[in-house]
Amino acid sequence: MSTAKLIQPLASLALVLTSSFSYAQPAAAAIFNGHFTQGLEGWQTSGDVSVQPSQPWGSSSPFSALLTTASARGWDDYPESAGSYNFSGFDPTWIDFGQASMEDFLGIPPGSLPENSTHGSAFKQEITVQAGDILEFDWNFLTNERTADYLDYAFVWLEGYRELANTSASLLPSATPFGRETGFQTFSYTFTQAGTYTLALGVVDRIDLDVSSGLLISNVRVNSLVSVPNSSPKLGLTLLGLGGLAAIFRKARS
Ligand SMILES: [Ca+2]
Repeated sequence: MSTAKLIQPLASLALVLTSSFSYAQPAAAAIFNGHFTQGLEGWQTSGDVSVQPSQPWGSSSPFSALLTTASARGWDDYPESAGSYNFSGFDPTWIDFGQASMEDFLGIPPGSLPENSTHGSAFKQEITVQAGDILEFDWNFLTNERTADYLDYAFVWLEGYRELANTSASLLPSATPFGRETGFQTFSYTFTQAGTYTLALGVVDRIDLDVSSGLLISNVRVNSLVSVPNSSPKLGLTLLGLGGLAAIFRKARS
């Protein structure tokens, strides 16, 4: 067989092999606008939620979402002026009462969030994933609280409540407008079952409505481990390709 006749089947085989064994690919459709390059498009919000640039917020990503517990017109952080730590103009949401409570927004029963929660802000998005997909995002909890007695907290709701941090955490001086912070950390969660899930993130005041806290979120992403099931048509094509390649070499040698 001539070299030219060998090249075409080999090229086809290479294409099939490449498409059959790829792995650890980003699942492009699982998260919409996870880097906030389109503002808050694709995210439903409740309370004070905004998108901020990397500086002075200290993120390695060009944009982050910022959620706070600061009211738009109240003196939450006296003696600083009213609304100093509110960045959207929307007041935080009451946690467990009223028609627009945060628990209603999250679709969870009243009392699901920690006791003495007063008000806060949250946002959410529905995501569709495969078993084995890994959700990750970067977060930084910010606070002006000087004592752990007022346990403001940040959380993720993903198949239940998961606390990211509260004011009793080890906190560092912050270069952001807030006084202290945890510093950026990465949250990671592996889905064991395929399906559609609600990802929600929030930050909440406890005991009272004063002395604000915030939550920065950036780089929300889902990574997929693409396996090759035995019944895959691609695998069948690959095996056909390998059979064809063997036949070509047998012919070429004869
Ligand atoms: Ca507070």
